[in-house]
Amino acid sequence: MQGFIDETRLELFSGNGGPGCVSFRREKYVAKGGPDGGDGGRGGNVVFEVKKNLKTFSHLNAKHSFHAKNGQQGMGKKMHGKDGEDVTILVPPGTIIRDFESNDIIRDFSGNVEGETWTFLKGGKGGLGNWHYRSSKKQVPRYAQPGIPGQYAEILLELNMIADVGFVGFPNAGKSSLLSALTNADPKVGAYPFTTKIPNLGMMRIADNDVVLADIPGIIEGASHGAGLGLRFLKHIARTAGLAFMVDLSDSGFLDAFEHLKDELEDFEASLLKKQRILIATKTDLEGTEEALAQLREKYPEENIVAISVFARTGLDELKQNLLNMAH
Ligand SMILES: Nc1nc2c(ncn2[C@@H]2O[C@H](COP(=O)(O)OP(=O)(O)OP(=O)(O)O)[C@@H](O)[C@H]2O)c(=O)[nH]1
Ligand SMILES: [Mg+2]
Repeated sequence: MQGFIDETRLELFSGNGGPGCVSFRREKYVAKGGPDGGDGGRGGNVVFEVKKNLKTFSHLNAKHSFHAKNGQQGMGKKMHGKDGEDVTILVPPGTIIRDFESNDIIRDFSGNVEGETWTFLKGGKGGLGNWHYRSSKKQVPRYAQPGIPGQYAEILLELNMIADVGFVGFPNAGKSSLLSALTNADPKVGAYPFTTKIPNLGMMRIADNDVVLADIPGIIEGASHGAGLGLRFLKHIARTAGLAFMVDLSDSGFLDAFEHLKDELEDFEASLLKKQRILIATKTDLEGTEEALAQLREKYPEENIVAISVFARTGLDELKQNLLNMAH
């Protein structure tokens, strides 16, 4: 399927430990105070956190390097330097982290792991202050430890995307037009059947969520017996959370389309009809579609029907919300 794998290369740096401090007590009436230099702060960690509302790496905005903050230097009076802040990288479930050089898998976030966090690169430890180096032999230690440097890694984030919602409809129903209206995808659109020959994926962004939509080739009556392009593309939508059945209101067969589509799907895999679904009535900008829509609603009072026109750009916001609800 086109655009099925999302991947991005990242350079990661955990923070350096802050250096320990060389300092001596200064007190009134005490000529030579003892050492009191505090320890440096720990460097920040590089942490991954899994977020279910993400479906891609698009939220990383093509940013390729992430730095956790360095720990701060220790201070007098045995005061610790501040620890460096962690940097947290949010990733969708199913993300695989690979070493960029060797391609070895470092971590696999498969499955349902909302909120799981994992520290990948630890920040360097802070250096000890000179306070630690006092001894009977050495009363004036002018030495403190430097901080331990942070770590560096170059990795590849990889994701096998599964569409959230698949479009199902007769050829020409307007599936590819809708995909290009709602997502970054740019599928071929044509005023003839079977314009789409291979499935296309697109990412719809709504609020802070990614919803992955799959546009598959048109299905016709008899597809389960091989008519048209057949049904083999349905396997691409077998694991989606929901299905969007598209009915072209300007087509003479609009009132039977949903029934035919359901029959074909059932022949292929009956469980497809148990998925959440929505009916999208398309091309409402064309004449006569208002009446057609009323008939469709009357025939299927139980179905969630959303009417749209990609040309007039109507109904799209309501549709987006419905698609999001199915996906999450
Ligand atoms: N009037 C009108 N025409 C539309 C609308 N949306 C799509 N079309 C037209 O309908 C025709 C088919 O559109 P596609 O998006 O290619 O349809 P499809 O369902 O992907 O078709 P296949 O890939 O062949 O299965 C094209 O000529 C589109 O321009 C709409 O909202 N209004
Ligand atoms: Mg198409």
